[in-house]
Amino acid sequence: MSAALRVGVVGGGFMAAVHSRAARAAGAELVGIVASSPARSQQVAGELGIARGFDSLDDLLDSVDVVHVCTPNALHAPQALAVLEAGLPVVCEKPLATTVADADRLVQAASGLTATVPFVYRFHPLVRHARARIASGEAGRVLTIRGSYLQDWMLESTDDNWRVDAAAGGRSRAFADIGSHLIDLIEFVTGDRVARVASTARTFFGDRAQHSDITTEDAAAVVLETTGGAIGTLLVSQTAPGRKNALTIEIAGSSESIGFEQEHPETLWVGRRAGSLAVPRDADQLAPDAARLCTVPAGHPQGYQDAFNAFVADTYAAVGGAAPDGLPRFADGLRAVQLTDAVMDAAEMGAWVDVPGL
Ligand code: SOE
Repeated sequence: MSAALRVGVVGGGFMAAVHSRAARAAGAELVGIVASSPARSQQVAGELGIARGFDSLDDLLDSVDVVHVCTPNALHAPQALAVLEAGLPVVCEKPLATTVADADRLVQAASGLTATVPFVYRFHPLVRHARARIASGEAGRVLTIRGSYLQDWMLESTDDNWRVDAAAGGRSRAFADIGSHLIDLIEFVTGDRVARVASTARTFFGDRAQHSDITTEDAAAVVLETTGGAIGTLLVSQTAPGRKNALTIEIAGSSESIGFEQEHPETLWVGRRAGSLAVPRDADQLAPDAARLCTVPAGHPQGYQDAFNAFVADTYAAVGGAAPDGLPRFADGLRAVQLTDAVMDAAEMGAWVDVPGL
């Protein structure tokens, strides 16, 4: 029985709690955490049941086997680079970096190490089943793609945080934060690649409680074409009243459509000309890569933290030398940053922009 992985966490916010729960579920030992100050590190260590609050990332690196970076976007690149340069595997929150250059530097530095990004919606079992149906040819040729990710947590002027500030969060806010999930999921499920985009973006609220003259977008609308010949539309917004984490995708193939809603992950819609069906998350009815992610029987709903737990478990399996299917690695994080950059360039230029890196 190999010793439990010793895990360190950087960051003391909501995602640090999610990551630490997933690490514990994967059998790891939560050895330490570094937050915004030594006092905050101690406080969050106590709140999350982590052994020790460290004063610095350098001190933490000497005591752990893997590090989870859960800090504001602009810190991802320097912190993940420090972990990789210490020869340690790393899990880095998305967006991987605020620029393509930084994301590319991280991909290079990660060579030979396990380095993953939590595009965790890939780990809903019915997402894997959708991907398997398309890969098998059952859905036919992918013709059209419709996707949206709508939230409302940035609707009020008092909804203000580091993401609003381009210096801390990067040039893009909504698309980098949640559009990255959407477009990663679309490419993952279809196996296709976005070739070029046209887009428009809006900052509806130029002033908030702590920030004014805001340039980061509240919402973005995208038209896309894929290398496989499909076309599609995306809408991403964090100011849509009543929507919490309403990520939905609908892929229309020449034989059948497939619809998935992240807020209702226990059922997959399969649309056909001659009668549609709702596929339940029942391991006995699912493709093997979907069934392996079913941790409880059908009828006991799995959700977001289950998907997160599966992502971390597969990451740790990869640290141990395994090669789990569909693990989002730094190359996928770079891809999402490239796509985000293309969407923002297209919005600024008012023209189609080719997506690099195909
Ligand atoms: C906030 O928009 C957020 O926490 C994102 O940062 C996560 O990636 C997403 O899964 C849920 O919403």
